[in-house]
Amino acid sequence: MMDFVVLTIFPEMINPFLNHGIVRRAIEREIISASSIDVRGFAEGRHKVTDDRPYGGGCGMVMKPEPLAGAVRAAKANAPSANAKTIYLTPQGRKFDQGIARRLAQFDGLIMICGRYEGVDERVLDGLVDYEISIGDYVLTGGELAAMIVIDAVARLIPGVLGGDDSAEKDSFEGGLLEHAHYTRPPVFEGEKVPEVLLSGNHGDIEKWRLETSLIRTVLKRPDLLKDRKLNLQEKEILKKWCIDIEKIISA
Ligand code: 6GU
Repeated sequence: MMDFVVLTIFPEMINPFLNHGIVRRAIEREIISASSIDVRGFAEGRHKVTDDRPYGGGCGMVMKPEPLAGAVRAAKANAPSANAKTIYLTPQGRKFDQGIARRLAQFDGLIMICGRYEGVDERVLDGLVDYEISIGDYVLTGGELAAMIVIDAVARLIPGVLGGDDSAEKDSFEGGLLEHAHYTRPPVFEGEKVPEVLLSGNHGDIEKWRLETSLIRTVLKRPDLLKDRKLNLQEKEILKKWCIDIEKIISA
């Protein structure tokens, strides 16, 4: 079973997230477990200080090593599996994507360290961290939002977390393409009809239409995704036909 543990000085940011939607349902059904550990609880002294001024001077504060190291060791000691990995969330980490989410979903536990302030004392990171992950090239005030993003993306890949047996396989990115368009009732909304084929009941035609919209959207919105992906014969035919349709429009 996947066990997510978030180490943070703001556990109250994480807990409401764990209490909603699909993540909550997965915890209730005991498909995953998730908790936060308050790093302040591992700080010394009456004031439970978790940060200090940087050696060498400069602005901002640095997270002290002892409370974090204590929290990581406690999380590892509690981890139900030896196959748990420790992740430090940092803008300097490897950029998170669906492929990394898939790999992380293979572990039995993820212990996530959320930094705050200017960063974390380098010495905690050396021995205790397996992976450094960033959620994109911009800077946040702390790792908590990133940890929630990682939990959300990884949890939904774990078998049983999503309702249908294959809902995750059809998602955007999973086949190297963006997902097809979706429609639900009513059949006419503000004058716009649902595409005829979806009402036809012909599953072959529907699948073909979905592949078409999936490919065309990918070309229009995220052509970069097609650089890493070979097109099969059917996909090439779909795009060729689309080109011919456009040529007809141009020459009309
Ligand atoms: Cl993981 N942490 C922070 N503080 N900023 C970020 C980030 C993480 N990923 C992108 N920006």
